Amino acid sequence: MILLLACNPPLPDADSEAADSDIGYGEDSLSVHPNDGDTTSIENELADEKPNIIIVYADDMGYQLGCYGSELAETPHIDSLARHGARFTNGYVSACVCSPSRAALLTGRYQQRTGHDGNTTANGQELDENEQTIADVLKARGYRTGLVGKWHLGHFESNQLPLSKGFDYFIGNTGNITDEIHHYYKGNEKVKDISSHPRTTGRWVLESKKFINESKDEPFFLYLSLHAIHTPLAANKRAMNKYSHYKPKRKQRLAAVVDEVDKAVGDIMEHLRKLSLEENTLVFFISDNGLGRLKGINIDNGGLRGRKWQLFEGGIRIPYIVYWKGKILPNQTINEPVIQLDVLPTVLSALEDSVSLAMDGVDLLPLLEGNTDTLERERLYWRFGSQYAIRKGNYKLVKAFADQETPYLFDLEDDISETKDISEEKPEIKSALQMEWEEWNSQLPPPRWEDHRWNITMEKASEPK
Ligand SMILES: [Ca+2]
Repeated sequence: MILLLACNPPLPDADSEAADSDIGYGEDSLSVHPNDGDTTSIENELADEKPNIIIVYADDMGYQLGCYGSELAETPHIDSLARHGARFTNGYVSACVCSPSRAALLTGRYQQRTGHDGNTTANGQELDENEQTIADVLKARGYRTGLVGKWHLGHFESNQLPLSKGFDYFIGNTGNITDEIHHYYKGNEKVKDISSHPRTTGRWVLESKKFINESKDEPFFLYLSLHAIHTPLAANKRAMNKYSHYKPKRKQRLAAVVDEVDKAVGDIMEHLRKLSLEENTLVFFISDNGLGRLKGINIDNGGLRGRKWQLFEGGIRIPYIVYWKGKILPNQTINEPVIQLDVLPTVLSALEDSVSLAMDGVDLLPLLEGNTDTLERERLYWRFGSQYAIRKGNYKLVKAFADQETPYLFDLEDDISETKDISEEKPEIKSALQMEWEEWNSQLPPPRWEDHRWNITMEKASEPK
C-alpha cells in the first residue's frame, strides 16, 4: 500500500536532519520589524467602526491542540483564545485537502459549485475567475486586505494570484513548500524559492506584524495562512528542544511545529494588544483539513476515524475557534455543527453589512453572542472524487472508499469514531440522506479536473490506533 503524506510528496531531504539547522527563514535569523512594539497607535474612526478581521488558517492541523484534548504539545495561546472565546466541537471544513478547503473559505460557497473539488497541481487549475473572495468583499468596504503565507488557489498567471483576488498585499507562496510548482512571491513578483527553508511560521508572524503595523490606522483583513503543520516538519531550535524527550524524531518535530503555531497565535495576539487593537479584531482559528498522514509515528487525532484525503471525520472535522474580546461570550463550548463556509457570512454580520452573493454559509454571530443554540441549517455536504458524505443532525452518511458498494450510516452522537454502521437499523434515514445528497449533487457541475489521489483506499493507514 502506498502511504500518502501530504498534498504532494516531500522532497527527498525535506524532513531530514538538515532541516533542523537554523538557516534561511527560521525565526531566529530574522530581525524584528522596526515598528514592532509601537504602542502609540493613533485611534482611527474608521477602525473603531469596522472590526479588523484575522483568519489564521492552519494546514493539516487536525485535533492536535490542548483545547481539543491533545497532549502532544503545549498550546496555551490557542487554548486561551478558546477559553476567552468560542470553541466548536463540531467544526468542519468542506474539503479534506488544502486547495478546495481554501476556495470555500474565501468564497463562503461550496467549492463544488465551480468544480473546484480537487487540489490545484497544474496550470488551468485555479479559483474560478468569476468567484468573489472575502478579500474582494472587504476591500470594497474600505479594508486593507493582506495574505501572508500559503495561497494554493492558482500558481502560474498573475490573474490567478492574490492581488487579482481582492488582496492588497501578498507575501507567501502559491502551493506547498514541497510542490514542484511552488513559487514564492511578494505581490506579483516572483522572488525566490523557499523550499529549502521550510520553517516558515516565524517568518509569517513577522510579516503579519508588519502588515498590521502598516494597516493599523484603517480597518484591515489579515489572512494568515500557515504552512504548518503540513510536511515537511521543520521547527526552530527553541521548539525542538522543548520536545527533545519525544522519540522518534518525527514525533518531536510534529510537537515542535504545533508549538510554533501556538506561539504564532500568541505573538499576533500580543501584538494586537500592544496596538490597542484586540477589542476591535475578530479572530478565527481553523485548520484547512484534518491531520495529515505521518509515516512512522502513531498520533491520535481526537479519536476520529480517518485522516486527510478522506471524508471520515478525521479528514474534515477540525479545530474551529472564534475570538472577539468584549463582543462574543467567553468560555463557550458550542456543539452545533459549523463549517468554514460560515466565516464570510459571519464577517459580514460583524460589519452589519450584506452582499449579493449566493453563499452557502450562515451567520454564526447569533450563536457566538448567545442568542440561540441552533442554526437554521439542516445539512452539510461533501463530495470528493468517489467519496461523498452528508450530515443531518447527528446522522452522517458517508462513502469513503472507491470500492465501497454502499455508504455507511453513523450516529455521531454515540459514535464519533465512526465504528458502527447503523444502515440496517435506520434504513429510512439512510435512504433519505442518500436522496438529499443526490439532490444537492445534481445541482453541481462535475469537477473541473481530476485529483489523482481522491479515490485511493487508505483505511489501514488512516486508523487512529
Ligand atoms: Ca491542508
